[in-house]
Amino acid sequence: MRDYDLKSNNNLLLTIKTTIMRKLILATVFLLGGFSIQAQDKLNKNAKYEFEVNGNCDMCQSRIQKAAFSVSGVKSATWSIETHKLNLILNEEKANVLEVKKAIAKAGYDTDEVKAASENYSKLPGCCQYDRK
Ligand SMILES: [Cu+2]
Repeated sequence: MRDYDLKSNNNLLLTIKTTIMRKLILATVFLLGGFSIQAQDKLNKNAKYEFEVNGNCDMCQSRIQKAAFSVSGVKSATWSIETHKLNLILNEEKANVLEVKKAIAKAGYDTDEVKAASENYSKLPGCCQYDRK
């Protein structure tokens, strides 16, 4: 009789342990799932980028910056005539940096990642036709 009681007690303990483990695993899965959804939602509204855009003069500067601003979500675009670097502040909820580079390339300017089509490059005035790399 005593032996029987001990056995059923052990079984009960095992059942409780298994139930607790299942609940813990479920809670962990929910928690991890929640975190990953939050991570996806958190896009940077003021993402900063700096990349090279080839060009020559202040006319190039205004074309490059205008092309960058044509993409909605671009908050700031400053191209340096000296360093050929474009500094960008971008709301990544509206656009990504590749879209900006494509818009600049369409205006005739090579970026580090997207190069301008020859027909767009040749549309630039002679003085703005920079040396292509
Ligand atoms: Cu120019």
